[in-house]
Amino acid sequence: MGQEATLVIVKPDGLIKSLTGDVLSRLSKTGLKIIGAKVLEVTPELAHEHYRHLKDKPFYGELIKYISGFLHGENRVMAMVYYGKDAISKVREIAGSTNPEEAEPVSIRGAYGRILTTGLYENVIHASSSTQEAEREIKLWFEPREIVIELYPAKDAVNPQTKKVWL
Ligand code: DAT
Ligand code: MG
Repeated sequence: MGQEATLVIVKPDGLIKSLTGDVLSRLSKTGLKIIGAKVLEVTPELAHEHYRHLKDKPFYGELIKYISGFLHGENRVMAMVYYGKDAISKVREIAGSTNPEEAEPVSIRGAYGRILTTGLYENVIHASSSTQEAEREIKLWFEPREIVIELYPAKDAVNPQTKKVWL
């Protein structure tokens, strides 16, 4: 695989537990470049759009409450775009399996994740799982000017304050 980008989100439990520094340290072992990073509040609209492919799952309602902060009284998340060779698989290996109980204990999810009594996996970080998913997610979470390289084609916006929008 060549150079690719992947979206990482430190979810509300990661911020509440002050895990952002540790997540960044662990991900730095990949040698990948951070090409975008910000803290933002997750609106319900963004949450639904991000997880739209899971809307028929039994845990969907809890998942939306989780990512948009209702489970933790905290709707801040930290979003990062990592870029480099095999970025998607390198980040997912350090993240660990989706189910924290099955995740390697040395992975982020294995070390800090848990299963809630509702059955939801509270697993600290999101990481894109394919190049198509990464592109959709990065375009959803970031504007072109927030990323330091020309990652995907963009054009000048009608609104001059926005400067550029994804094509
Ligand atoms: P991943 O985040 O590893 O890409 P996913 O995209 O399939 O996993 O699911 C998104 C999130 O939904 C996941 O991080 C935690 C939650 N989740 C997934 N499968 C679940 C399940 N079977 N039970 C409870 N929560 C689940
Ligand atoms: Mg996924």
